[in-house]
Amino acid sequence: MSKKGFIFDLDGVIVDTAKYHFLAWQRLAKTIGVDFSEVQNEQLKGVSRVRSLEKILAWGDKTLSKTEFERLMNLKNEDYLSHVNDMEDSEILPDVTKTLDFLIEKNQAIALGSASKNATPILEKVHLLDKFEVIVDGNDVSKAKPDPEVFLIGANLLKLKPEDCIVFEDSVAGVQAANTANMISIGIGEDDVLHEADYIFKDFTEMSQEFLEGLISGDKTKQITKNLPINN
Ligand code: B16
Ligand code: MG
Repeated sequence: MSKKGFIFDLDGVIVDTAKYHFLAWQRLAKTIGVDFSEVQNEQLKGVSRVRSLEKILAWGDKTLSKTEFERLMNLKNEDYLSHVNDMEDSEILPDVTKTLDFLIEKNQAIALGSASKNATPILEKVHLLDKFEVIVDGNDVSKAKPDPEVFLIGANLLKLKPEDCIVFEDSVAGVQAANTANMISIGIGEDDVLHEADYIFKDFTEMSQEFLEGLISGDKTKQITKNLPINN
């Protein structure tokens, strides 16, 4: 059986840390007189910490000095990490562990491809770190999704060609990044949001072992043509 690289996003695919990002950003935003909704929070998913604060400031029509910007980002992260610190294994999203174990049993290569700078402590907290051969996160990239850098670094570290990699993503920017990298993109979430993905599932409970076997054998291929890189 051939060896493929399976690259997992973290927030929204492995665990739902979005709710903790929301709580921490909302609390911080209030201190500077900005309020934002859960709907607006959707736009912060998969987006870097710096970009998230830039967006929040734009929503509130605020500007900050560089020092104040840094200080607020650190405050938000401390608050966010206090939530992460209370995380438990039960917060791993349904059938994620089963999927990882199935792929490991089939001798497939597993990587993490996340925008978060907190990916390693989160995976440690929920006892999944040792399932990943390679971790690529916000500390390793210079360009955020939808740039494909995070996934291309992952493929390179796994010593696999991009076309032999499959990405699981819950964000539009992440699906676009996978498509631009010429990897098979699997959207985890809603069809109408993730329509650019090659395949879409609500969550891992909907994904059969036959489907995963099809990805490993190469029977399931990239559906492309509809997925043109957004920056070209
Ligand atoms: P941090 P992912 C992303 O994780 C989150 O979706 C996004 O909301 C967050 O701003 C970003 O990580 C950076 O996180 O502040 O921990 O560095 O979906 O790419 O796994
Ligand atoms: Mg995500």
